Amino acid sequence: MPLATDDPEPATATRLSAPPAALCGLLGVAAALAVGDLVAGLLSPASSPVLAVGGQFIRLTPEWLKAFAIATFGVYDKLALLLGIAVVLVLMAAAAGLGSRRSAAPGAVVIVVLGVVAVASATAAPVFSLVDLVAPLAALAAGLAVWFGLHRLAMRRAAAVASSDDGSAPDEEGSEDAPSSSEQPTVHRTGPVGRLGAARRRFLLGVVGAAAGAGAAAVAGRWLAAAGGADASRAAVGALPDAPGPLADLSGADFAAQGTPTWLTPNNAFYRIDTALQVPQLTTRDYALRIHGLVDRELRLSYDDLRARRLVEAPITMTCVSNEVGGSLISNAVFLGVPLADLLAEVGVRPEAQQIASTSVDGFTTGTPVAAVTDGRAAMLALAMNGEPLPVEHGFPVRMVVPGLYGFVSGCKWLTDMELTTFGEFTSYWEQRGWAEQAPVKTQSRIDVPRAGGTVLAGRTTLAGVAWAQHTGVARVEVRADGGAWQDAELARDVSIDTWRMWRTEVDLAPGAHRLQVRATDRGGDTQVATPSLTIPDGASGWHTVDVTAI
Ligand SMILES: Nc1nc2c(c(=O)[nH]1)N[C@H]1C(S)=C(S)[C@@H](COP(=O)(O)O)O[C@H]1N2
Ligand SMILES: [Mo]
Repeated sequence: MPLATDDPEPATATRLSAPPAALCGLLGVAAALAVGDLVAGLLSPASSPVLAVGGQFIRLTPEWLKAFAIATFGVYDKLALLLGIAVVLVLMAAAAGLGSRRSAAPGAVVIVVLGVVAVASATAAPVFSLVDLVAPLAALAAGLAVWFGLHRLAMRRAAAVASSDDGSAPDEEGSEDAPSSSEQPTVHRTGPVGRLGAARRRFLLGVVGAAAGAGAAAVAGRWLAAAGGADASRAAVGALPDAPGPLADLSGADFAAQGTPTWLTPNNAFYRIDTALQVPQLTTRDYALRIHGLVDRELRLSYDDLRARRLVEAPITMTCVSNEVGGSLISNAVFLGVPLADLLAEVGVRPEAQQIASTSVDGFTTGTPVAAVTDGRAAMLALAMNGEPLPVEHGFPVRMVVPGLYGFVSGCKWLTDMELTTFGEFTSYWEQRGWAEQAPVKTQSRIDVPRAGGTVLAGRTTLAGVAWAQHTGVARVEVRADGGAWQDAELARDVSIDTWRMWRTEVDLAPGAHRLQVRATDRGGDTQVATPSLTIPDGASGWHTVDVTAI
């Protein structure tokens, strides 16, 4: 940016007015963030300072606050966090500027503090290498350079304003505009007003330059992160090999016409739960999986190694342990992948091994009982979901899926490491936070029609919904109104014991308020527990209860 030579050095009494001061702070911080993103895009997308700080914030957040965030914002919890960070940054940046109306030092301190927070967050990330320091340090350097540069131009402008007003009037925005635009540059080239015009132009140039530079860096950073990232790699995967044997007949497997979900959940509607603020960006080319620990032969596999192996395909309903009774954190897809049992046989699991400690590229961990994945169920390292390579947010290129276990003990996405170990030796991410060590999915059922709080026509009323008892199978679903007798519901086609099953029935409702309830019984004859329980530590229990009004 042009440095003035003929402007007066600002006198010590020079004071910035509030708007340019705040603008310097905002642009200094914006430049820092944009350069951080650009460098991160070039080197390592996850090292973007905002994402690194957000990730650290998530790790430090106490459980009650996380629970509150999920309860309040649901699947928008990460968006809410990013917006929160943006608001805090804007306020800090503006405050940094406003606190620096006489000297650039206070704002520089704020920028350095932000830089230190970014560097510290980067080093505290679960996966950290030295290259992750380059983005926050570049951000700090850019932030300070823009801050000092703009602040200096703003001070010169303020000094010029003061001298053109004979030093008597403060830097008032409104009064200074007219003379400069009309009289510059011919009349007062070297007088106070001429200097004012030049100083003002330089500041304006600096502001526009900083804003444009930051904008361009931010856009380029996004573009680089996307181009080198998982989306491009996923698009290049092409067709995956077919698994031997056709899928079961899916016709008649849902009552979507009555308002249940479709039997298969489209990938873009599949529930998503993870701790990743930025979806980890793995590529098939760089992908490597290590299987080690209590094994006879350690194994390292590339994506192509996995893809070339025997693949199986199975419809599997996945459920989150945080699903409340009646909740929607459950979805069903056809997964294609490498049978876990094959891999475990190949590495030779030692008899002492009790669980598979799985780690994702971003450091998240699950602990899965060996017994569950070797009992014949379709536990797999999934490569595809509903006929497409795994969506990036569902674990591209490789994740684990185990029918019948909640996702937090079995569904590790972006999986890069599997260690055979004992229960005593390893405690997984959510287990460290008070959730269960082992967590089979509890038998549950849900009323989708009518909606809670809804109004129905009195008389024969359709009820419909879904029930699940993964890896045991749903044998029976019953409903009742107002605590009366239970009546059997009709069940949709039974496709697999590893998937949900839809149900429908009709009940007679007189005009007035009614309470509808549902319960499922599994193939083992166990009826779902009536007593409500919290989701923590091992999943919610209780009967879904829906209040409606018949008119
Ligand atoms: N890497 C990683 N894998 C993860 C998680 C996570 O936070 N990070 N969350 C788990 C949880 S709690 C669930 S319920 C499932 C959800 O998988 P989905 O998002 O594909 O539905 O992923 C599991 N795998
Ligand atoms: Mo979950």
